[in-house]
Amino acid sequence: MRLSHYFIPTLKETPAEAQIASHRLMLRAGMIHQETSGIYTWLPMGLRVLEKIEKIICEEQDRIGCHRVLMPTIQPAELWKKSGRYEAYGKEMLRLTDRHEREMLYGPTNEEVITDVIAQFVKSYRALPLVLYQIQWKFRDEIRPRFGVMRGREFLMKDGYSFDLNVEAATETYKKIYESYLRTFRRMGLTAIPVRADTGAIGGNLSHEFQIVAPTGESTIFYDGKFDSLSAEEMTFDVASNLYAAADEMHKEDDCPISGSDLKTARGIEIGHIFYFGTKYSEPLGAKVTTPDGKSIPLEMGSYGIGVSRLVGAIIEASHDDKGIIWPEAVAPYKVGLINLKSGDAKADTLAEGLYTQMQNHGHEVLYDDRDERAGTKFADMDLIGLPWQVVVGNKTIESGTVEVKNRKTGDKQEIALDQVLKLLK
Ligand code: P5A
Repeated sequence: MRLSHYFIPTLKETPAEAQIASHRLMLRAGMIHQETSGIYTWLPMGLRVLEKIEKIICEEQDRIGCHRVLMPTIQPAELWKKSGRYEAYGKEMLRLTDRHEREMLYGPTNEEVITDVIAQFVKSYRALPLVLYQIQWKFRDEIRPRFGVMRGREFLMKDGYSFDLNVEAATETYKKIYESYLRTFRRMGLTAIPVRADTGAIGGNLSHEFQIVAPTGESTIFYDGKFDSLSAEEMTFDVASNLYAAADEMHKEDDCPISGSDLKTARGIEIGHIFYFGTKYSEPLGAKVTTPDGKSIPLEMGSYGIGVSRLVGAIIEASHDDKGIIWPEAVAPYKVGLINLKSGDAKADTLAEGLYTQMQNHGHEVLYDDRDERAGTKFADMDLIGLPWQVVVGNKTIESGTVEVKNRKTGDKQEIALDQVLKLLK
């Protein structure tokens, strides 16, 4: 992509309304635009990151045999009346009436809708286990939307729903998804701590939140200090589930197995939340199957959420410096930022264009700064946008055929021959 023809409305000034780094950087790097409180337009750079995150999530869901679906955002109130949540959900639910005076709502979550689908189509234990998921916009009329996409009113969620014949099978499914979530976050460069959590409006008695330790997080968590020394690779279900970690409301000092300085407390960003709630929805919505011995019983269910749009903010909170964002390669909007310091100079333009084409032909995603701007502006913008690699075409390229390659994360710079660039990127 050529920057001269792109749409990245970067800001030089720090927007006054943004209180945390990720919100400031997303606005400054031209990733989002606020329409009204907690509701955003995703601009090209923001959307690319959102799509990278979605792709990783889908790959990991598919790997464990989950099936993707897409449910509507607008739901009939009737289903929620059956489950008993229509009144209980309160003011966070955006309620609508259609032209026939039918009560509708903009879905804050989809347990009712998916259970209704399953009730229609799944009649026998032979179809189980079954996990369906989607990536779809949700609306929750939060009292205090804040920190940009971290706590929005309209936000993108991956929500999955599991259906099993009995408690043992449902517990196995829960474990499998727990493990897969750790892997999913690891691929995005994040080490999430799974903490025992309250089940709130979703229900049930087994639940974990996946928390990223960050001073700007809105949750308070308590955990075994051993978590701090685990690398992302060591954070598996077996290791994590044997260590103590609890969300604020679940932490009881009296029966906490960890004491003294081994117990850590920190702020966390909740990037995922999973629930096991048995027959809470299958029973009232009539999702039943016949067992091998011919009985009819309600399905055992769980639901599994990832804050897709929140993750964009969370990754930035975990990875930035005073100059801007530092994208982990797996979710970076582009891999390489190509800077032409001498745009307009025929020789420099030819060399830069050639490199641009060549890198793209080798499958690299390149953002090419071909603008007629000062060097300082180009460097500052590229650091702000935070692509993993910067390749600089300048005087030395014209004189001796070398380019400067900078790693955004380490800051390391090296001067290499033009024909070595592809090798380095590989
Ligand atoms: C699980 C999937 C559920 O809704 N039902 C379907 C269950 N869980 S949850 O914890 O309430 O939400 C799942 C994840 O969505 C993110 N999230 C938000 N992101 C941005 N803005 C919000 N206002 C918001 N609310 C929830 C969180 O990452 C949460 O873990």
